[in-house]
Amino acid sequence: MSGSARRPDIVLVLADDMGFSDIGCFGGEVETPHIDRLAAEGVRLTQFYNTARCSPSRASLMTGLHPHQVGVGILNFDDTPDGYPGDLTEGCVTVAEALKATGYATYLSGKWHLSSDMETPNGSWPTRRGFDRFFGTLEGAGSFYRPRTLMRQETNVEEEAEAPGWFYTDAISDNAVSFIEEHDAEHGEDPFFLYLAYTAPHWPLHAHEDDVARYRGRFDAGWDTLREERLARLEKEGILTDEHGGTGLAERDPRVPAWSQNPDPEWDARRMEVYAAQVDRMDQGVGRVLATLERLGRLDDTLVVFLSDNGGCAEELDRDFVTAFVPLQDRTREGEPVTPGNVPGLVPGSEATYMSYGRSWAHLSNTPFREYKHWVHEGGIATPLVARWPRGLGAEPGSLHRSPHQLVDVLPTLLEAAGASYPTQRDGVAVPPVEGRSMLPGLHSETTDEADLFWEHEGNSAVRSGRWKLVRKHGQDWELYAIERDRAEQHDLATEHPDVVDDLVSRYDAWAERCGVIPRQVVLDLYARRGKGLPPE
Ligand SMILES: [Ca+2]
Repeated sequence: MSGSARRPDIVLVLADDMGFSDIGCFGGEVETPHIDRLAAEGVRLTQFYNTARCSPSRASLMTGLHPHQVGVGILNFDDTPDGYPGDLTEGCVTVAEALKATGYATYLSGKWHLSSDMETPNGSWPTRRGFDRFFGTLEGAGSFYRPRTLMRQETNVEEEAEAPGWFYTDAISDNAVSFIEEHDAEHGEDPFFLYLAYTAPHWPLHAHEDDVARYRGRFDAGWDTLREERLARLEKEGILTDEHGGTGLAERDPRVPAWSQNPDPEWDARRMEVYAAQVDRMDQGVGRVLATLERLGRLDDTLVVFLSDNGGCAEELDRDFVTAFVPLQDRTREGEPVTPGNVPGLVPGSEATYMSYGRSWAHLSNTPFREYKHWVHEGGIATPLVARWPRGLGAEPGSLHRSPHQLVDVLPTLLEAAGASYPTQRDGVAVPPVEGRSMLPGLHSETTDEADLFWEHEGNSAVRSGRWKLVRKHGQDWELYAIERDRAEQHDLATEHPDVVDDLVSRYDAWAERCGVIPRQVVLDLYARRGKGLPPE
């Protein structure tokens, strides 16, 4: 790259199960000064979408392809031969592989969740998908005090978590800082790519007591009032306006009680305080990474992108759910028993608990939208996205970019920023053309052509095209929304515009066929034979 401008470092920060309006710069109560700084000095995307769930979102983020194309349509379960393999297939290129090929050093600190076999090193492990250095977990969720599948490179290092005071969010931040410092010391002239994949604020509700204490009382007003307040702040920030997304608040989910009718408001408030503390701790880690880059003189040459992998999660962790989906540690490091599940009255946050914040608070997290993680209504797939790159983006600091984009657009964006090209093959095997398009022209405030956006997860399906979004829950009728003015999806226009529905259904069907979407019923039949099921509604 002699003679050319210095290629940027790239830091891709991913939150886990965090809703659209939790962080400060998207209207939330959580104090996130470091992410807010990225927004104040960079640009926020108001209509960015993920893929509704952990593994599929990560598959798409890493490859620029839809999850069904790369083997990870549901989670990292081996559902072959009928279903998805749950492994990143050999026939796709990760952003780490593409950047490494052009001279980037590549680091992953945090969660991977793209390998079905987490015991024996194989071709879907991050070390074999382009990452020079890996610290983190292969699995999708677990204790923040004693996570399973904790790895350095290909070696299990779960014993590191036995150290007093060890906490996963901090360990992810610590290792990210170390990777950057070592990179700068050893080959500082080269650019690097850091994938900083936090597991916060995914359940379980684990957080430092002093962080929780700072939120004491902050949610006592309850979800009804706080949803109204969040919408007002989203409007004030200009993230939602009459013309851009509308200013409607989705009606309270009938499964969520009015706060005034909540039989246990005190315990519920405690749960949300811990969730807030989880996000807060992640933001503190982002701050340390930014401070490290600043101290080393690299920050303004770094493209930093922050986003979440899916919307707020409505899963209520009862004991059966926990034991079915999460083989958990039954003892703390001190030898105390761990109580699995949401036990009313039990104070969340410590290593001896294993809870979630549940549907009602997820409803707040996804304000003003409908639905949750797993579903492809706006609450499941809308994420804040913040990008900062003073020497490269050219956007007015603090500005908003309103073009709709989704995860397949991240890889081409990062490759364009790095001056890297998307390979046509991997190990001699042709790879599919990238599905997304670079967001950089838009972030430079140039006009961009709109593209249709598509989603499918467990039979929940959607397509967004122009002013319309067509969406359905599995087994239900298609709904049609004039999404530019109704992101809360309150006014179903399907019966008024059957021609639009027909057109969008045909676009969706063509996409699903082309990308290899496996019908929900095929997966259900397979799971029935194996004595398990998809998560309940
Ligand atoms: Ca997630």
